[in-house]
Amino acid sequence: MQKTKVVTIQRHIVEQERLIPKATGDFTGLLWDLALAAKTISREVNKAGLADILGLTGETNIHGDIVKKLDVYANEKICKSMEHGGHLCIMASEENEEVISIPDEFPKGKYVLMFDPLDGSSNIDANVSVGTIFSVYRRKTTGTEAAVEDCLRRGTEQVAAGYVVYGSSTMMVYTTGQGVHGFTLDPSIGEFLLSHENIKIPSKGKIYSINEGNANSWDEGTKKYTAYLKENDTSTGRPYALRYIGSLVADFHRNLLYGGIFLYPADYRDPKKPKPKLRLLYEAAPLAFIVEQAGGRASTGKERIMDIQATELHQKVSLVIGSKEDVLTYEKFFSHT
Ligand code: AHM
Ligand code: MG
Repeated sequence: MQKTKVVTIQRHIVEQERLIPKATGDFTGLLWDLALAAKTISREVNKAGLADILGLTGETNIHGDIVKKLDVYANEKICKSMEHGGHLCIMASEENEEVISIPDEFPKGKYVLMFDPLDGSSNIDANVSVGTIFSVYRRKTTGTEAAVEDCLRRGTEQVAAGYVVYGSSTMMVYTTGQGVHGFTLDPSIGEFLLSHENIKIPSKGKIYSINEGNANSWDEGTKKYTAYLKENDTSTGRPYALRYIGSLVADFHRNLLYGGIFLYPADYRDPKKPKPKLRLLYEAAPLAFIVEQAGGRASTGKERIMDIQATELHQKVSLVIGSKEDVLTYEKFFSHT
């Protein structure tokens, strides 16, 4: 019987770091701390059906404890797990209006962490997959304290990005710019084990993911593109199948493995003021880095997501992401209207 090599996430991170000549181990520590936070969040998410963790923030459970909603729990867990390691100088979370400083008692490092602690958390009561998304940059300011400018970046400046999907199993997928690697949590030993090495997204898929309920608010290009996907033409693999979980990480993860396109276009009901929904720094940019590393593409329809310079912490963008050929086809429809 063929013997398989078991690679833990820790070993993988260390081996990746050895490929970089002057690496200090700092970055390895950062990713390792994140993996640990993810394991703890996974444990709590798996208990979500147990009544005492559900309910609104501030409610009292049967033990008289104040319970936290899972997104609040995940946010605090990541902050607490990451603030003392000495790797970070500042953080920003989708859940916090302002940047999160590293408390004075802890050493400061050279990295910036941005994250969405529990994306899709409105799905959690129905046992639908949710996820954590993260993005890492190097500090760019030089003053004593890191500042919001360290968070307002362009996606191309990312040094790492990844996500954790809490699904039928828990998986962590990350890139440091050397391909995309996926690890599955083995709950019996509490370790993430390499299960998907060097993930490549198929260049064209058969799946599209979009909230069709919003169709009346789309731009003409998106309307025409989705109509095109529904036409019968076996030579081009149409019609496509619609799959929409409503949980970005889960929709993205499926499309990454099977091929396909995810779209969250802006609301064009007021054409002068299009209103996108997803966040550039916590959602779009990290997934764009991952998809590009896997051979795919991410854009707003007219601009590469990775090229957008953030000007606000909670900036929103249209997101069209997935298999390269599918995104390119969408861009043609979008630009012709
Ligand atoms: P959240 O960050 O508040 O959880 O919102 C983001 C989520 C994504 O996970 C998902 O793709 C999208 O919102 C679903 O939105 P909608 O319900 O409008 O289709
Ligand atoms: Mg989110």
